[in-house]
Amino acid sequence: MIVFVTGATSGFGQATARRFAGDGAKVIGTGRRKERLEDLKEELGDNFLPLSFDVRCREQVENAIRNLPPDFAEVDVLVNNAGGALGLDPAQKANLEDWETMIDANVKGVVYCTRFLLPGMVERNRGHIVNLGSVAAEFAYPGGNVYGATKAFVHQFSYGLRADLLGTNVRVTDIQPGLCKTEFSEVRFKGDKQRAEAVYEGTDPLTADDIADAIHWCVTRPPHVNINVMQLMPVCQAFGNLPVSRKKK
Ligand code: NDP
Ligand code: 8X3
Repeated sequence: MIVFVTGATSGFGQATARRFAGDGAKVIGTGRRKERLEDLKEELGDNFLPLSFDVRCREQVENAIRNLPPDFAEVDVLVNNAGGALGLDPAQKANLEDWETMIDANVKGVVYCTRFLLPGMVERNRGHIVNLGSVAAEFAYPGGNVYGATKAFVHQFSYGLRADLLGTNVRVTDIQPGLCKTEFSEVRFKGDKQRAEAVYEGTDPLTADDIADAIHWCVTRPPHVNINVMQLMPVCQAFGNLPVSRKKK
C-alpha cells in the first residue's frame, strides 16, 4: 500500500504516517517544514518519502505529484490533512488574510491534491481519499466562521466525490474530529502558547494517535465497505444550547 499524507510534519499527519509505516506501507509525507520531514525519514527509513511543498500552490502540488518516483507513484490512499485554523475573531473583525490562507490551504489544497492523484486511482480502479473535516463543519461556534465553512466544503466535496466515483472501487471518507491536542491551537493563535494551552486545560482531549487510528480503521475495512463520515469527540466534549440574545429591560 502507498499512502500519501499531507501535513505530516505535525499532529494527525505525523501520527498517520507513523501508523501506516508501522504497518509496512510506503508513505509519502508532505509539509513545508523540510527538517521535520527529514527527521521522519530518519525514523521511518526507506519506505518514507519526504516531499516538501505548500498545498496552497497549485504548481507546487502538481510538480510534486507528477514527479513522484516510480516506486511511490501508484498512490492507494490520499490523506488530505494539511491545513488548520487562523484566528478566532468575529467575522466583522477577522483578518481577511487569515481567511484567505484558510480557504487556500483547507479548500484549494484539498482540491489540488485530489485532482492530481484521483485519475491514477480511477485508472487502477483502487484507492481511498480520506479528508480531514471537523465537527466545526456541522456545529457553528463564535469565531469559527471561515474555518467552519472550509470544513463544510470538505464535507460536501467528500460526498460529491463519492457521487462521481460510483461504479469505481475508489473510496472516500470525511473524518470529523472534535477537540484534539496538536499544534492546531498554537497555529490558530499564532504562536501564543499560553492561549493554546488554555484550550485544553482540565480536559482529556483526543490525541493525534486517536485520529491516526480512526483513519487506519476506515482504510482497512474490506474493499466493499465505504465509511462516508466518521465524527469523533472526546468524552469531555458535547453539544451546547443555542444562545439567545435578549432585549434589555
Ligand atoms: P497541526 O497544526 O498539528 O498540523 C497541521 C499540518 O498541516 C502540519 O503538518 C503543517 O505542515 C500542514 N500544513 C498547514 N498548512 C500547510 C500548507 N499551506 N502547505 C503544506 N502543509 C501545510 O494540526 P492538526 O494535526 O491538528 O490538523 C490537521 C488537520 O486536522 C487540519 O486540516 C485541521 O483543520 C484538522 N482538524 C484538527 C482538529 C484539532 O482539534 N486538532 C480537529 C478537527 C480537524 P507545515 O507547517 O510544515 O507546512
Ligand atoms: C478543530 C475543532 O472545534 O476547534 O477543527 O473547530 S474546533
